[in-house]
Amino acid sequence: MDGNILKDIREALTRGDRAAVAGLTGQAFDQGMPVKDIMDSGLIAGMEAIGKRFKANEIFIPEVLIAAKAMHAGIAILEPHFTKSGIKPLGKVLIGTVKGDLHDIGKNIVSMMLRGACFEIDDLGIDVSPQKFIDAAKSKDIDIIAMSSLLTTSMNAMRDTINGLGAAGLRDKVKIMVGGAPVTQEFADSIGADGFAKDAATAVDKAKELLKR
Ligand code: B1M
Repeated sequence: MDGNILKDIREALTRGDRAAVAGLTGQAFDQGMPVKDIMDSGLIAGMEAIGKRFKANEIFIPEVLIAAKAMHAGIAILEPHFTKSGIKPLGKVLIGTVKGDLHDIGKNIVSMMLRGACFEIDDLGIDVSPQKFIDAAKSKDIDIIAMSSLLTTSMNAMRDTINGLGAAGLRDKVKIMVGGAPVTQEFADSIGADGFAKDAATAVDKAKELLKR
């Protein structure tokens, strides 16, 4: 197995080369490389490098967006292999990035990992208002609501959603999990969430744990 291919994926991603990212991701998979390794050491590591360069003002929003699209091209190759057909879902998860927040890369990874772990996913997308979460939770048989936030300014929308679910009489019917770069266990506790996960892999463990509670 060729570990250099992960380096090639990272480099193609940082160049924003969608075709190369998709091609190399497919190649790595065909070589038998575990999907988790391709994700962690290829796509996610590449995006982390982009994040660091963005933070250091070495690159700007357009480059970040192009890299994000390249990352999605890689994820699209892996996603079908996460889903094991014919297996009963562990539970149903309603997921979204909260109101005021357009970041969806982490949320999509969490969503994909949960799907791969046999959860049924209903993805409401980005900029999801508390009301939209509440309406969806009312109309569907949901086990877990999973909220993502990448901005300190959007984190409070998580609190608003939890309060809204309480007012709608739904709070005891669902478990609530929160995450995203600025979110901490302390914050999750302070807004009355049932669980927090710092990354996508932990989110899968947390979701499984919440179903048992
Ligand atoms: Co923006 N951005 N961004 N951005 N962006 C950050 C988040 C920022 C930290 C950059 C910085 O200043 N250093 C900063 C936030 C500061 C803060 O509030 N603390 C920031 C800002 C300020 C902004 C704008 C305001 C910039 C502007 O316009 N002036 C603007 C806001 C727009 C809006 O949302 N209203 C903005 C815009 C954008 C882009 C559109 C250009 C783009 C988003 C593209 C997209 O998502 N489709 C973007 C990006 C890409 C970033 C950075 C560079 C990378 C984020 C990312 O995708 N990381 C980011 C800087 C950085 O992180 N270094 C930055 C990779 C991803 C895999 O990680 O999302 O953390 P992450 O997800 C992880 C975990 O957090 C966790 O699992 C994931 C996988 O392990 N996780 C969960 C996430 N959700 C979870 C949910 C769970 C559990 C775990 O349970 C439910």
